[in-house]
Amino acid sequence: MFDASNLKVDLSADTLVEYATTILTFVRTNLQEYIDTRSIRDEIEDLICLIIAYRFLLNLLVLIYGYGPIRVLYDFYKTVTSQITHRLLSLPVLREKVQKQVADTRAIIENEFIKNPRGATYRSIPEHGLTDNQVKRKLDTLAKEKAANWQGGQVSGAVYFGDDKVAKLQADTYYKFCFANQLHPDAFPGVRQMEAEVVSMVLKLFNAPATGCGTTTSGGTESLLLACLAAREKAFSERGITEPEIIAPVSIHAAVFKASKYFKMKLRLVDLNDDFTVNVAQVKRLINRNTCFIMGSAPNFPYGTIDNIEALSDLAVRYDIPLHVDCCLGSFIVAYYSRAFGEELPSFDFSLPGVTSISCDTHKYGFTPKGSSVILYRHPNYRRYQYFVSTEWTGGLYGSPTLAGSRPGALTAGTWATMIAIGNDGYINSCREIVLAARRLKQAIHDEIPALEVIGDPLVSVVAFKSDKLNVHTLSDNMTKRGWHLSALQRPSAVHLCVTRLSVPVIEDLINDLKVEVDELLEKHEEVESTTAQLYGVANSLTVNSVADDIISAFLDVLYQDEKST
Ligand SMILES: *Cc1c(COP(=O)(O)O)cnc(C)c1O
Ligand SMILES: CC(=O)N[C@H]1CO[C@H](CO)[C@@H](O)[C@@H]1O
Repeated sequence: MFDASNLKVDLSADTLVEYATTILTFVRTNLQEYIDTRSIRDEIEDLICLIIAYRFLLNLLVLIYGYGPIRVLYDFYKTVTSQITHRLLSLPVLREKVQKQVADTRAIIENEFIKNPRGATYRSIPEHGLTDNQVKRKLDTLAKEKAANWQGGQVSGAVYFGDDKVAKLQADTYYKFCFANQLHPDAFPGVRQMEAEVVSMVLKLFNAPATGCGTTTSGGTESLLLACLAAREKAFSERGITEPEIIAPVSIHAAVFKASKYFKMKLRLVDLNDDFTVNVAQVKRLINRNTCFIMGSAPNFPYGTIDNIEALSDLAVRYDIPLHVDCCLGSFIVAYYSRAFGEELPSFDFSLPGVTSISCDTHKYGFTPKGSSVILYRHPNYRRYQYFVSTEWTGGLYGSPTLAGSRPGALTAGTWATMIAIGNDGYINSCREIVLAARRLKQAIHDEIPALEVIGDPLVSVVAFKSDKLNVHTLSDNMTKRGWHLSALQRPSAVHLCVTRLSVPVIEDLINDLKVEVDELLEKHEEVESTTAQLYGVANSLTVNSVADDIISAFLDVLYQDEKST
């Protein structure tokens, strides 16, 4: 009979030494034999294979642990399928077809974007300079060219304030500082002062500790790029991490995908919970020794939902990993929310100990001129890793705090001037108006348009909705015919409105137009997909999604075209 007591292992010192010697001898003899029979070259090859296999396995384990085996298999299947179709589509027979399709789409894009107003186009510098009045007339012509009614508040996001008084102030400020360059603080001490004060004002809004610091940047994208770069450099310098990884929800802004590509950081995307905020348990599972940054949004761009930053902060503290909160969109809305409504949002700022950096776009709800954002850090120890310094350059000792070299001082002055002109009372008021309008939209969709479903529970200025009764992208295109420019989202197919000061007075009009268009679409039973709906269909199809890349690139090409190609 089987006797478990026989399995007892003798752990006395002598036997342990005996075991160890046996194992060592085994390894030694085999290794010796291996060394004797293989050439140095073979051995090096084997070693490299071993390292590659080890790293592949490690990566696979992280993936399986983080996402589960089924999801990993599915992603693998997706990658393989799209690789194969990509290859297939580049076969001569098919390539022609694809190129034709892309060219057709490109022609549509050209028609929409290239306007060439008569008498106001230059393909090269005119031989003789024009008078100011001539230039102004041409500028007037170009300013009249517009496809979207942003002044009427019909565009999602884009222009957040549009107040004429503020525009005047910004233009005057630009004139005063139009030659200023922050690269030369000695020549423009006033601009240096203003930049420092802009950073300091925004730090206060996000409850930074006394050690808080930051820099201004050219926009949310640059703020996020710098935050990722700093995290990468810090991880390399302090922990020797050479394969840095970012963990962020799928709802994180595209600028983080850009950072991942530019700076060669692996982006581990995290799924969302049913409420469309980050799945914190999955974040935890994805943390490994290469993790150098955790990111969350307050709120995110697609749905306007706020991630559970408190839980992310706990993880960040526990594993000692820097945590970034993207408040690019939240901007001054989340910062002023408690003062506007007398109640708190779920915590998202430096009051949580794990939060090490925050990006805030002043050019969104700070209403400052476009090209202005701020990146904030808990401590200078984080900020110094975004700096570029060179003592080698023949051009002299060089140091630059952000991505750009020369920077427009006029923008910093415009930012500073706008912020002190609007003041706390102005920002509190606009926060209240905007959030109330967004709440009204949310309520109306929920109560009065049963065919649409609000996504998650957006607390601030963005409201996204989807539908299982109609194609929302077609709905959105039909709304465009009424002047509305909503933003298309995917996975799931949805549409959002980012409420600005300009959309506040027209929110009821939007609701009414939505009702009418929804009814019309529901009445028409035949499924006609609009251009946007088709494009997203292509982008999400497993077999032809590489065509979508070509179409987006064609779109970018068209932006730099001075005339139509046909
Ligand atoms: C707008 C936005 C950004 C940055 O965008 P920019 O266009 O570069 O200013 C980043 N994150 C979120 C959530 C945003 O909405
Ligand atoms: C009411 C309306 O304009 N409906 C249109 C929505 O878009 C589809 C596809 O372009 C058209 O077929 C509908 O007529």
